[in-house]
Amino acid sequence: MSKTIGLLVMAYGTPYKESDIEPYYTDIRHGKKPTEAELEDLKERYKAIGGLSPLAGMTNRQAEAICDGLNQAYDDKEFKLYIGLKHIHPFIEDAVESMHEDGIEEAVTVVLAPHYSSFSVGSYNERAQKAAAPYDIKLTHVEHYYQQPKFIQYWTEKVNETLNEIPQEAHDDTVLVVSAHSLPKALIEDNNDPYPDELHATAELLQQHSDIKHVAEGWQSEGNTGTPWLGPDVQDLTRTLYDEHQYKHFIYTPVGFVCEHLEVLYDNDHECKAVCDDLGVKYHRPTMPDTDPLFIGAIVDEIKNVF
Ligand code: FEC
Repeated sequence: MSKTIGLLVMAYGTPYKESDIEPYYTDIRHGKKPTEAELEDLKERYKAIGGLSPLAGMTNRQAEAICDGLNQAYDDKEFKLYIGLKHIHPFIEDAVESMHEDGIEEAVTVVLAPHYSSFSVGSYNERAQKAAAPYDIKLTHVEHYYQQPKFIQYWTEKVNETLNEIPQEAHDDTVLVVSAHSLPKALIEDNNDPYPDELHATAELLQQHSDIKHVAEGWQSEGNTGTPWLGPDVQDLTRTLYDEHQYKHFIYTPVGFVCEHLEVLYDNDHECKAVCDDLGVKYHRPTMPDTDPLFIGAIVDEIKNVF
């Protein structure tokens, strides 16, 4: 009989209903309640993308697709899926508890974020380790997959498809903006964090593999902590690129995210588009990886590398 291995898929999490927004936001702020104005601002952003985020359903579908992919890839192992979220139930700790109840002794973990940062992937892994230690569950972590050939192939195809929608004569006036979630600068510098280098590597690979001529790297969705965050912010970058090069088409690939959610639907499709509209240039944003076989295949391949 094949051995049952836990597959712990970890992701950010999103409110399931409006009344979840406050506790969710409080959790993001490490237990510090948001002010009325901050809460209203977040509620308004959710309203602007249709009420709530599509993230919850997509996280589940992505996790199931990864589990199916693994069960097809391994003959001698049976993977059983557990989903653990960072800021809402089922929390990472709940998922580990369920693994223990099911008698799981060994598991592989993956975070639905392609680039490693100690703040993001590192902290998910740390929480999983801490929860698993008392039960002696052995965990093997996927740390990143930004360099996986199928991941790059997914985004290369999307960039080329988008370029094909732009008249050939405008390709010289088209720029690709490759971005990930910003993080506080101090956090990156103190930990000698590979996060900025990993985003840079993704951008370079896209420049090498796709037909795009001009590529710029930016950061998005910066928080309001009063301290410096990684920049340039994608909105400022859009204005600078326009001022310096008069590009007419801007293609945004938020490669630090893996599906549509608040940060893509609002920060890219609403905020970056508003800047493009203001400048009189065209906004383009290819579809996100979701459950595309190339994206799921990239994660399965990375799991095969480490496990
Ligand atoms: O669709 C949704 O409902 C949720 C979308 C969502 C994703 C996401 C991913 C990342 N975040 C990262 C870092 C930070 C830092 C802070 C922070 C704050 C927020 C807030 C919301 C939010 N994040 Fe998020 N993030 C998403 C949503 N994030 C809502 C709170 C209000 C706001 O600032 O907009 C600042 C925390 C603090 O104040 O101390 C830092 C990183 C990722 C990508 C990696 C990952 O998915 O884990 C990094 C999706």
